[in-house]
Amino acid sequence: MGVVAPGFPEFVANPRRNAGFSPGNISSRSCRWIHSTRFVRSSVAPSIGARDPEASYETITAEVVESKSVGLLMLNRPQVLNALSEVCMREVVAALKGFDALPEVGAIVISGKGKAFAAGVDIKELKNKTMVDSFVNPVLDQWNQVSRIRKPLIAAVNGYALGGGCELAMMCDIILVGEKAVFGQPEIKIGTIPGMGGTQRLIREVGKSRAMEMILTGERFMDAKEACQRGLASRVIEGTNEELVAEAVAMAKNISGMSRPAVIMAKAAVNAAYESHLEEGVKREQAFFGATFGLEDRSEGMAAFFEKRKPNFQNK
Ligand code: CO8
Repeated sequence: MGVVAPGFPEFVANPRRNAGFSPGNISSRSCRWIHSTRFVRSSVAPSIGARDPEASYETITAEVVESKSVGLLMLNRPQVLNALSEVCMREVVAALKGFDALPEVGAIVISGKGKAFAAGVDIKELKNKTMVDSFVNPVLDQWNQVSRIRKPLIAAVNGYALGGGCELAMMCDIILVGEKAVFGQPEIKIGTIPGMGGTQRLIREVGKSRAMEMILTGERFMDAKEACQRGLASRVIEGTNEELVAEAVAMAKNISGMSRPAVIMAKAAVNAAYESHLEEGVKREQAFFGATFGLEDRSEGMAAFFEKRKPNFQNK
């Protein structure tokens, strides 16, 4: 069972209790949630458990929209440009895991309220951390769990995506940007370096020279247009924040209409290019491709093509 910090609600992972776990159960709030008061006596930070995605939160809002097919998560600390505090990290990870566990949800959108996506990890909290903390109690490592969400994550970025905010966006699978989007890794200016995958992901997105320039100067931020030109983001959505989020939700709804297992396999296969060498990645892709031939959805999709009708995917 995943163990969480004192007072933090956790979905009871006991298989017998969860025998009736289903989306219906979650949305009717009849599933079992507890307030755990246990500690792990270990140096490893406890993993964050899934949480009813529509529970109330302190630092984010989370809801299922578009007939429950899309999870929508908004970072909600606009007064500090959505700085990513520890509470925020726990809430983001728990809500994403909750969306991941809901069978009706096919894709997830992450965005920020106000004029930023996120201006980084909360420096007020970071300034009290010690080197010992980063080894003995690496709480912030839990951000990595975002990259383990199996369903597609779409970041809708307008305004600042700096430091951990840029890294959170890069953990997503697709980035859509508003005209005011600004990406940067300014950690060097406060005497540290990116710690949520920024040094690894940015170089893959924008090449070594531009990544080094951003990371070593902490300046030379990237605007929406350049982010798209370099492939960090897919496209610019003109208009308001609401229009940007609406476009991201529409894309998520579209993806949600595809065969769920095929989508999850496609995401895993594409991500293999990130995580492994080409040969290994191609092998993984071939394995997933072969696996789609075991899907009823694959037969249905191909039959529908020849019958000139919309496929009726059953997610099997
Ligand atoms: N943390 C805490 N508070 C912040 C942060 C932040 N990252 N960013 C902004 N704020 C607060 C400001 O303190 C200010 O609060 P107040 O009104 O109480 O003074 C409020 O947000 C508004 O900010 P500004 O007045 O500064 O707004 P401006 O429009 O003038 O400037 C900037 C906007 C340029 C974005 C500026 O706020 C800024 O430079 N912010 C810090 C950016 C930064 O350095 N980010 C990197 C943080 S470190 C990080 O992310 C490390 C990631 C690795 C983690 C490793 C985990 C394992």
